[in-house]
Amino acid sequence: MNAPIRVAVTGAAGNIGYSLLWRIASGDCFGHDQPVILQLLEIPPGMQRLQGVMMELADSAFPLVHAVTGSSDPAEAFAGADAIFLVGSRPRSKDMDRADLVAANGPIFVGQGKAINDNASRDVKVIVVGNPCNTNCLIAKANAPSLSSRQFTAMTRLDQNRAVGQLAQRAGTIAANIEDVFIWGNHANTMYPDPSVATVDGKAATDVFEADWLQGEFLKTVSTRGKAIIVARGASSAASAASAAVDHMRDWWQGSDDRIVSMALPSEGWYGVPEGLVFSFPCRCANGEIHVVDDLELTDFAKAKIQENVEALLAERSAVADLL
Ligand code: NAX
Repeated sequence: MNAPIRVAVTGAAGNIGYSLLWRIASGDCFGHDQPVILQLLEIPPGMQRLQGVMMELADSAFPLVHAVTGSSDPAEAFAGADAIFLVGSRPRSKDMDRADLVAANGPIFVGQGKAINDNASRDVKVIVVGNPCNTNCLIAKANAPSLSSRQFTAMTRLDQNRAVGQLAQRAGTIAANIEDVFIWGNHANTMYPDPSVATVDGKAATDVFEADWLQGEFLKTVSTRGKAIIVARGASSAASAASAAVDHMRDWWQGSDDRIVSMALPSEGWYGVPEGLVFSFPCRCANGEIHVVDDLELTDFAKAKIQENVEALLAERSAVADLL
């Protein structure tokens, strides 16, 4: 057995937290030989619900869980953390547009970025799930100047997994037979699920499916899936979001086995995306590091979609300029 690692989760008493904590505790994320100390953060009104979650974690008697702490102080929750899931934020209500959401949630990530900077492990890996996740990640990194931008990511894996699900369903195969479809850009409806190097049962997806479907119904279904889930379930995606967060962190921590995976991270100029913008790219992970696949040939359609996402994220960045 390895020594325990410290894993912090914010918004731990929320819907995603309720699935995520059990997957982490069972070993699905960091490995079945990796003990964990869970350090959970909530805001004061969520502390009673968090007590209930902690009671249920104790009742689950996970062999890998060495301790669980609950706090409303980010400095305490992030102390020594090796991995951090920033899930907690205010969900979008009916009357809020994207700009309102950016304004409401941005300040949370200023304080949490600073607390990570001052208290987490120097090798910490951070995933931002709380929306708008790309720009929240940008804010958190900007407020953590002593850490590398390679330590901050935002989640577009749910969008990738949704794309895999749609391709598998259309081809009449299982998800495991779909490889290397990935997401460009923002976790928003401008995102681009790119099938150009994807395979289905080993065959090129672009040969298996018609271009009209890939650029039409497929793109629309994937990019509006969050809303469709809310309509069907009466609540936003939670178990699938938690599962995607586990997939993201597991691949970063343990490697992606040469598969292409989607991660949003601060751009270093890849594919002409302005430096620092937190943008989803095709990535491979090995030895705890993320490597952007930087040599794909882009179709004109992909170039236009990337540009659309750059513009949307630049607008979000300007809206939070005072927080950076
Ligand atoms: P919930 O409202 O169920 O839970 C959020 C929890 O965060 C609450 O318990 C709340 O008390 C807590 N919280 C709020 N502010 C906090 C702060 N400053 N520090 C610590 N905790 C805080 O939302 P849930 O369904 O769990 O979703 C969480 C976030 O994930 C939302 O922002 C949501 O929009 C986002 N999502 C992101 C997805 C992605 O693909 N990137 C997909 C799923 C989800 O929509």
